[in-house]
Amino acid sequence: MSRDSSSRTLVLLTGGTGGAKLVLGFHEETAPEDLVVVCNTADDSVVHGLHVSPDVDTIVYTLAGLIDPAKGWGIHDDTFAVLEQIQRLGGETWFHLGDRDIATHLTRTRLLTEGQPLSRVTAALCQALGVKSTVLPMSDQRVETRLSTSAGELSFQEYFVKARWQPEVLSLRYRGIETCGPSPGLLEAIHGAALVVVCPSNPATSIGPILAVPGVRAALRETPAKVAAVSPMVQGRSFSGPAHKLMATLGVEASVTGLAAAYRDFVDVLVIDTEDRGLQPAIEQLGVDARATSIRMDTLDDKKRLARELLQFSV
Ligand code: FO1
Repeated sequence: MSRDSSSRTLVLLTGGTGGAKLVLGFHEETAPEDLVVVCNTADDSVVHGLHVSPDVDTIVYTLAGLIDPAKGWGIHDDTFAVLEQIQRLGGETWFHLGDRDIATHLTRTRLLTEGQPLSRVTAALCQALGVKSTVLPMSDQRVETRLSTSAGELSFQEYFVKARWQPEVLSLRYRGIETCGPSPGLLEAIHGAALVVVCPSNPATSIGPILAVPGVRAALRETPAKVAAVSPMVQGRSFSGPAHKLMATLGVEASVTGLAAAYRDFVDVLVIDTEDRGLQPAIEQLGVDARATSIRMDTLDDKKRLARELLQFSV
């Protein structure tokens, strides 16, 4: 399929907190209607019987102006009365669900139980919260990251939140990936985009599952749009979380060069931090353009500036 020359659609592939910063930058710098944000759902968990989609919610709350800016997930100024009562009743409370956040999970679970697919449920949540961009879960089918660790087999949230990413990870897999399909409209959005951006999210547990959805990687290779990726790490260390540890598990060197090697079949340009400028020639030897700039996104101005720099790659 060839790209509509008038397309202004920007397709952003993202996980949760790290990627959400750049998504917000784009949201501020473009028409929100032009954004299609494709979210990882392999972190999804059933908690107290409720379907929680952490990365989808982080993006929706960010775009709705509801996100807790200190934590980067959940709703700002939320209360925890339900969780406190669950604790009194003897339930597990290591996964912190706020009261207003629980309303999202109750609504999602009800709509899923009524038979609606996750993509339609997400669209309904977006509409209710005034989000004008399209937020697409990567798949309507259940996919789950499972980690084989020194503490046994864990789900992503058990590893990341409950075990505070301390166990050694021996291997990981995305359960259900082979039989899932991309959400309706996902491949078409990639093919028709003016620009595709892989956000600075964990390559192993956030971007990896999206790329592994059947058809997505091929669509990224074939799209006439430029595909840019922003590094989630500087000098071999991720900004937050265990990305560098998990890349090694996948046999990928924890560096921007390792990232370029892992993405080289579909990425045209890798945006790295100025501190990694010395690795630019090694990246370009892999056939990937490298651009060095400041990729730290501490302020809204940082997020908007990086989005503007990336917009220069759109055609
Ligand atoms: N992250 C934590 O570190 N601790 C939590 O208790 C926690 C709860 C939580 C509840 C809802 C939600 O949407 C996200 C939540 N997160 C929590 C964040 C989440 O574990 C991660 O940010 C993503 O899964 C990583 O992409």
